[in-house]
Amino acid sequence: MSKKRIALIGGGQIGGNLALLAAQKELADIIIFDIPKAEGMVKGKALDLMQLRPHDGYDVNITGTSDWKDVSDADVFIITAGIPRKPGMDREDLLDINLGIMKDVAENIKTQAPNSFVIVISNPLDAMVYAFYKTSGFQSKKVVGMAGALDSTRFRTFIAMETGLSVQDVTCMVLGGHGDTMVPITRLATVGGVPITDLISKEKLSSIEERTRFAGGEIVKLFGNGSAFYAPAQSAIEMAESYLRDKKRVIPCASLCNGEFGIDGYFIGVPTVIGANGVERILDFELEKHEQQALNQTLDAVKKTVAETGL
Ligand code: A3D
Repeated sequence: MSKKRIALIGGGQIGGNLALLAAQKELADIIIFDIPKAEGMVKGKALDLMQLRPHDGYDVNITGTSDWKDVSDADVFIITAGIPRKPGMDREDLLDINLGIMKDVAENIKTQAPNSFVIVISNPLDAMVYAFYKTSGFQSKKVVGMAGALDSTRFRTFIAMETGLSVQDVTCMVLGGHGDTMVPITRLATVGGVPITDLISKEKLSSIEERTRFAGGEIVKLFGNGSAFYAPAQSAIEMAESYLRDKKRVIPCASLCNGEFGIDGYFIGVPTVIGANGVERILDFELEKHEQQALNQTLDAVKKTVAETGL
């Protein structure tokens, strides 16, 4: 049986880490694609990663290219093509440049690998995944955006830091758009099954929620140039792994809603089952009134950015 193939569209900060993590999990052979100007950079990253393999013994092939033909019939695409934020920028400020790139990428993936599973990471996320879906004409179950997985892992991190308990035992979810209006569902967060509301004061919890909402910006400010890449890469790899190994993990992802949570026709962060068929289910459940109101507010923000795409 031949190995599966993952194509990483964009071989920058996140792209390079995606390649490393995918290789370490032996998920598939990996092709790192970038624009011709960056071809040397992705070929170099691929070669460097190939030379890391003897330490871990992972038997996957890693190559770099700027030729779309090299990604034909890849099983999974993870798209980071575009520019990241600089301090003082909102994700929405990236729309003009990244929309043109996303349309070009979508046309090419449609030609080269029409049956693939596609994970979008480029920002502004909820609009970019929508743009990919509209331009490619892919089935909605084959297109998903990575955001909630990262926002939730950030929320988990801050809870573990506050309680001093193992991050492994913290569960929680962040729903909604990947922007400052995202919705941490704090009442459902637990540490080892114990409600977080019994472990952390209300005031502290709201400051953790606030830090989660602006966690991306906190890193952008520290970097001074560019945005987070280690945790975003791992979050997308969890999604790709669930698809390739049919794990049916439940991960908050930007999925196309068809009435779930009262949302119709938009990609937004909702609990999503990812398996061999792609997006297999969205796990709808009843939100409390204030949570639903917050979700409606984040939907308004997503609708505004999507409208600006003109799609
Ligand atoms: P960066 O290191 O700049 O890499 C982007 C790469 O895309 C560069 O190597 C570019 O050459 C390449 N590129 C540009 N145009 C094309 C094209 N047409 N085809 C193929 N490749 C192209 O950025 P990064 O890796 O740090 O971030 C990538 C994107 O992810 C940005 O838009 C970020 O805002 C976004 N991001 C999203 C999240 C989410 O949680 C959704 C988190 C962090 C970053």
